Amino acid sequence: MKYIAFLLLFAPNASFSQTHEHGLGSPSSISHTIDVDGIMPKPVKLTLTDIKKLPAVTKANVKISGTGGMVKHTFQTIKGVLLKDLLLKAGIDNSNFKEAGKLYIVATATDGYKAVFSWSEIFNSASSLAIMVIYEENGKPVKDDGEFILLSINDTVNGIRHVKWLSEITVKQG
Ligand SMILES: Nc1nc2c(c(=O)[nH]1)N[C@H]1C(S)=C(S)[C@@H](COP(=O)(O)O)O[C@H]1N2
Ligand SMILES: [Mo]
Repeated sequence: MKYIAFLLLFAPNASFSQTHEHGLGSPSSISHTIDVDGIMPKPVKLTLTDIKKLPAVTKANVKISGTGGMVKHTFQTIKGVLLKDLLLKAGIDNSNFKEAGKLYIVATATDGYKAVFSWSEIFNSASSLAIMVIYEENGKPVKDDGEFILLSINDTVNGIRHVKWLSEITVKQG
């Protein structure tokens, strides 16, 4: 009897749970803001309007690969901002490299998908200009995969740190 009660408690939830691991689930909830928070002097909640005020970066012919190396998606053109500019907007303290070097950044989507970056790769690596949050694809607002997508273009398999439905960027200390 206890066992049946347990099943009843969890069954309704189970039937609603969706996974986007292979991009097959139905759309996740869309966040209209990005929270930039964690160890930050001034945590901010940024809207598309706020983000459009930051320096825009555009790129063409960006390919997203899945595990195994297959191209899963090609962006003809994209427009967005560098992840480092979002962190600077929230006042990240880069003054002491010994301290900043301890920081890591967790990007989270509304479906719970996460990707992790280190402070060093964002501010002090050849990839720092290729880690970005996009809000436009082919001249149109990003829509089907949320309002914001995080890309780490130079990754070998860059589908893994391709965070659709991005909603939060949290700075933590290692
Ligand atoms: N929010 C979110 N982003 C995600 C995923 C996910 O499940 N949720 N799946 C990832 C995986 S496994 C891949 S390969 C890429 C490519 O996804 P696409 O084929 O749907 O473009 O998105 C990644 N981004
Ligand atoms: Mo994947």
